Amino acid sequence: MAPEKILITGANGQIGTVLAKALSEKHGSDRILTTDLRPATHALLPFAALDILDADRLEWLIREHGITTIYHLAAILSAKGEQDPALAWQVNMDGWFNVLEPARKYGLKVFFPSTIAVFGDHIPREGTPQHVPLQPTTVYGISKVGGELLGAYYHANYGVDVRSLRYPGIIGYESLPGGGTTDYAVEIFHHALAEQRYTCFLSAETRLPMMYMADAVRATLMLMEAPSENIRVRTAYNIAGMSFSPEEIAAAIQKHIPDFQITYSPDFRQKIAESWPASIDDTEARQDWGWRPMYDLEAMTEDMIKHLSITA
Ligand code: NAD
Ligand code: AKB
Repeated sequence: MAPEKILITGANGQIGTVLAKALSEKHGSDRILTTDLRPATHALLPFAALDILDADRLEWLIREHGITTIYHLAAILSAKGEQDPALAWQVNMDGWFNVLEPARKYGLKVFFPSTIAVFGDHIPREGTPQHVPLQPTTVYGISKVGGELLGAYYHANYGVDVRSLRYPGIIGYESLPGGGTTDYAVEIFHHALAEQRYTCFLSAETRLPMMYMADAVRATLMLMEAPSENIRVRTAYNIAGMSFSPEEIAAAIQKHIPDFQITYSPDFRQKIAESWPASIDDTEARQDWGWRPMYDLEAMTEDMIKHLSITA
C-alpha cells in the first residue's frame, strides 16, 4: 500500500498546531501538507495557503501532492459563530462539502472534528449518551450536526472512509484557542502565571466536558488507525476526558499557585455553555477502538503549569 500523504485544513489553529506535529513525527514531515487561511506557524512543515471555500484550489492541492488523507480542522467555533452566523454556516458547511466531494472522487480517508456542541435541549446533561436527539441551540452546533450527518451520508452512499470525534473543550499549552466557549480553561492558566488573577466569562459552577490536548491527539490517531470494521459509529464518537467547573479548575491551580484569585463576569457565552452537557458517556469509543483518557484535572493542571512556567 502507498504511504499516506496527509493534508490538514485549519492547521494553524489550536488543535492543528499540535496534531500536525504529531502526524509529522509519525509519518515524516514530507508526508504532511499543512494549510490554513492564516500564514504558516509550523516552520518545519510544508504549508500552502488555502481558503476552504475555494474548492478548485483544494482539488488542485490534492492532485498536485498526491493526497490520500485529509484532517479537516478549519471551522468557526461556537462563540465566534454566534457573532457571525453566516460565516460560521458557510465555512463549517460549505467547507466540509468541499472536502467530501474530492474525498469521494479520489477515494480519500477523512477526519472530521465534531463537538459536544451538537447536544442541546432534551438530553441528560450528566453522562450524555452517544445516541440522543441532537437539538443544538447555536449555529456552530447546528453546522456540526449537519457535518456529522453529511459525513455519514458520504460513507453510506459512496463508501468514503469518514471518521469523527465529538471533542470536548480542548486544553493545551502549545497553542491558543480560537473563539470557543471553553477557551476560558486555557486562558486561566496564562493569567494565573502572569498576574495570579483571572476574570472568567462563565459562572463559577458551570461544569463542562474537557480534555487535555495530549489525550485529544492520541484519540484522533487511535480512531484514524483503527480497522475500518471496528468503526461502527459513522456520525461521530462521544469521547470523554474530564469534567470540571471554573471554581474547580481554579482550586486545582491554587494548589500550585496559592495566591491565584478568580472572579466571575459571565457574558453571552454562559448561555451557550448551559446548553451543553456537563459530562459525556463514551462507552462506544471504549468498546469499538479501545479509547481511555490518561489525564484528569489534577494531572492536566500539573502538566500545563510545568510547561507554561518554562516558556513564561
Ligand atoms: P481554531 O479556531 O483554533 O482553528 C481553526 C483554524 O481554521 C484557524 O487556524 C483558522 O485560521 C482556520 N480557518 C478559518 N476559516 C477558514 C477558511 N475559510 N479556510 C481555511 N481555514 C480557515 O480551532 P481548533 O480549536 O483548532 O479546532 C479545530 C477543529 O476542532 C474545529 O473543527 C473545531 O470545531 C473542532 N473542535 C475544537 C474544540 C476545541 O476545544 N478546540 C472542541 C471541539 C471541536
Ligand atoms: C467551543 O467552545 O466552541 C469548542 C467546542 C467545545 O467545540 N471548544
